[in-house]
Amino acid sequence: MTTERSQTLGEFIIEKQEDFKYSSGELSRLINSLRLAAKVVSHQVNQAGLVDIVGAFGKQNVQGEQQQKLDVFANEVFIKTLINREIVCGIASEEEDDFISIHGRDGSNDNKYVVLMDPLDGSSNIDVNVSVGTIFSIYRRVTPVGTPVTKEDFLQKGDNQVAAGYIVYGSSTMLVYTTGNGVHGFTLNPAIGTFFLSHPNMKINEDGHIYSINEGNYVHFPQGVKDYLKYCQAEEGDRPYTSRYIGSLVSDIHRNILKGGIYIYPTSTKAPKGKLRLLYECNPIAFIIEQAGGRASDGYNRIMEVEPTELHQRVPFFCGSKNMVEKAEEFMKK
Ligand code: AHM
Ligand code: MG
Repeated sequence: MTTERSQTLGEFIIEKQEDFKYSSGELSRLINSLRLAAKVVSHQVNQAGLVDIVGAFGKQNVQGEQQQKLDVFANEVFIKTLINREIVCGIASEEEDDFISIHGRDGSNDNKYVVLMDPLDGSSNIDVNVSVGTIFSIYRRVTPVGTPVTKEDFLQKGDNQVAAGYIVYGSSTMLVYTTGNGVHGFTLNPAIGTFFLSHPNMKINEDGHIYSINEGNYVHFPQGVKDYLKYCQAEEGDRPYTSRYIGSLVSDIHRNILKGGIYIYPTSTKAPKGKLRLLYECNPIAFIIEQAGGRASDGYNRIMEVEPTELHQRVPFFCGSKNMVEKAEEFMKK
């Protein structure tokens, strides 16, 4: 019997903290708080069907979408955890109309980070036992520490991200994150409630054989996307590629990182700006994909260079294996 075991996420965070010589440990404590909230949400997701947590909450979010009970639950867990631990100065969430400014018990706040998140992405999949995820993105505030946060602190381009990650609540729960030094994945052992390093230094192949897109919208797609799809399906060289689409962004992206592939949510005549949100979904996923060696764009330019103009802004999204994304961009430019 061997006594060797993988590093835990807690140990990993402490080790990485030592890499930043003059850091105050604030970012480490922040990631630790997200880890705690992830475990609470994971537990609740696994209760779906057992307790009254499945189905619609009966309200719509700011974007007019039906909120699910678990959307609301996950949103509350992440926000309350971050507020209780007094670890950020502001939060923006896909489920909230506006950003939240956070003050300590004495009214002050000396924290320098803001968190943007999609607390439970793909939540319409919960009722049918399909994987869902949480996506988070961390920035240093741009306004002076100690003052209330403003919109400017949240409307930063993706290149300014300090850290980003996702949690996939799948056949097992995994937390994958980057602080700009590679991408690392941790799997939750539910028996003891601990994340263990299972996927160190994740890399996405430059080429892949999977394309992920909602083909039901085909007739509404721009010509470049239609042509790229025909290219993916053509009997030539290493093609046709395989089509895989869960309809749960985190799960589709996670699979494509591990296996190589492209994920596309383009503009369409039905969704002229695309569907996915720049700040809560595309930027954090783009940071992870680029750190893993892939590419993320809006079909023309890097996603992380887009200057945000509003909190709930939508963008078209092309993301995954570098060569596949570049090929799709060639078709878009034609
Ligand atoms: P949500 O944030 O309301 O859950 O929507 C985002 C989800 C993504 O997870 C998924 O990739 C996409 O919407 C699926 O959309 P569609 O059903 O149009 O293919
Ligand atoms: Mg979402």
